[in-house]
Amino acid sequence: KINLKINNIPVQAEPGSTILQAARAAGIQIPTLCYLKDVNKTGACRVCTVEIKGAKSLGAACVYPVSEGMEVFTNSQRALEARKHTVELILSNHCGDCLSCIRNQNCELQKLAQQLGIRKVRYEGEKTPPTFDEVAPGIVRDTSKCVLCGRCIETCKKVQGLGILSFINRGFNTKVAPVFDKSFNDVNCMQCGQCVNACPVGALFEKEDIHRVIEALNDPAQHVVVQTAPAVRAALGEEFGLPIGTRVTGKMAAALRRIGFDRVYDTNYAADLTIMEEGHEFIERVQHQGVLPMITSCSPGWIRYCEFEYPDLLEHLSSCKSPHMMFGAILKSYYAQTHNLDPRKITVVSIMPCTAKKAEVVRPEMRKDGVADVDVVLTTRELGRLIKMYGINFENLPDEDFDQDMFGQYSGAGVIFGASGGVMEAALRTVKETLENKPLDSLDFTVVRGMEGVKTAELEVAGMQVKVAVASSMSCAKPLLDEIRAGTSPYHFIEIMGCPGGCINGGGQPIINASIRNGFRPIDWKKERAKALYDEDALQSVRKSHENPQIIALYDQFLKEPGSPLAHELLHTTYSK
Ligand code: HC0
Ligand code: SF4
Repeated sequence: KINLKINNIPVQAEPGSTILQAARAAGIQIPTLCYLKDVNKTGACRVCTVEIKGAKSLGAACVYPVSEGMEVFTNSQRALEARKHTVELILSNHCGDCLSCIRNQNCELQKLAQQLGIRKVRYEGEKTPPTFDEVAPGIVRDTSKCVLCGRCIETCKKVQGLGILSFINRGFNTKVAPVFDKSFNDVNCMQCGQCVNACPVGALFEKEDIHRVIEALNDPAQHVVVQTAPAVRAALGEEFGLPIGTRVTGKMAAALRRIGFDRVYDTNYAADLTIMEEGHEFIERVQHQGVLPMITSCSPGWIRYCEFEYPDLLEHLSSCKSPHMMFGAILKSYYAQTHNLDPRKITVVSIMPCTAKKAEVVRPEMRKDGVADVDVVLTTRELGRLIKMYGINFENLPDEDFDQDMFGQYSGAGVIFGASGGVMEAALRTVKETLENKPLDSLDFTVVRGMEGVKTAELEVAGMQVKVAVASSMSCAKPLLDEIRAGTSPYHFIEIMGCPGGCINGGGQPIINASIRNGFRPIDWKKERAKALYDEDALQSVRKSHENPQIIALYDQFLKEPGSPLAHELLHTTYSK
């Protein structure tokens, strides 16, 4: 152990740790801006500046290593002045329209300025000419707000292995941008939004579509149906100050009803439908020498990645549309017919933890006769704003059910889709039981649960040794894909999700600020949110997709059987190189 003093308090630290780590372990807060645990550690912003006895200049605590006998002062006059000066310089080149900023009250820069008591910026002057890119369907970049922390750059690189963003230009003209300051739309960006979740300010955010929902709700000619993705219930409460991992399924349904949607359904229902189709497809591929491994296709960020980076592997993708798209297609066909509604007069709104879903709904394959399967996607964050806009007292809402008439029921298998490994587990429950033709001994395939980036398992299914793999984030999926490309993949079935941990950590979920990500006792927010879903699974009376009575009814009355021509027409899709 290394012995040092921080603010005159004796502290012990592991060799090789930084002043910041030593301070945090001792419960001493040093403010940071560019530092993001496990992602970005450059010392570039100098907000974590501290004074070190005997050293000529101040040190950046996030990169400065501890040494024996060191004496550190985090709040000396010199350190405080320097920190304040640094933040003022950032503010001098920052578009300060905080009141109308999407990150107002959730902005790390705003918080720093408050903490440091900055009342006016002493250095007003020229500002770097900004780029405003709102061309892509999922995410928006506004460099007038950018603080050049680099957290987005490193996130895209480390999490997705992509490097869409980098610093371009020099000196005062430095910007964070895709190559040549291009739009996100013109580069191989997945639209996953992981960079958005890493941004401390309002420089990266989701393309907002709230106004489109309000318009539809106020159009008497439109019948507006809403569906909520599995992962939303595990995080929406955070927008209202509830602890991470609070499950708000019932309050969410109640809020949507009060907002005035004509029907309030759960994407979980369609997740069950997806399992029917995808399970059937897998069995077909196994029994008829189809292309294996089959890879899940419900994460649209992953689909974009596959199309951009591994177009030679597209035939491995399941042809199933993602659950909420399947749901849209059923609403605009079967539901429209049974309710005597013109599909053009139905607006389907999906509440998703995901920015890439905004890009998915505008894909040309996701329409029939010019009618989109799903009309609008709102992220979890946008739903939080909509609820606030409508003055709904979320915390005090009663728990209500989804509309039970046709599609309100879902199995526990549908709920766990939102966590990495959930789709695989849901599929295994149905595939194993179908092939073995007897009830499963256990429904919990715990080997595919958990927040590891890659999970693998070998399971016996009807006398076959089935090898499965689960990966979340592209940096974790890449080795599995390279194996397939090389012809050495041992797997039969692979689940891939675009974001680390799955949808519960999607790019549209409530932002987990650096103060939590870097905290003294960092909360694993992914684990907490996933637990909310597994708890809901355990509470369901039906836990297998093929036992959902409303799914059975849909096949009886409309689709006939999994993989039927009608199912193919409505529920399956194609991909393009
Ligand atoms: Fe997901 Fe989905 S589970 S992608 O992770 O499959 O976004 O939550 O809605 O569609 O159901 C996201 C989450 C979904 C879809 C479902 C799938
Ligand atoms: Fe990278 Fe995802 Fe951000 Fe695109 S959306 S720049 S792929 S992190």
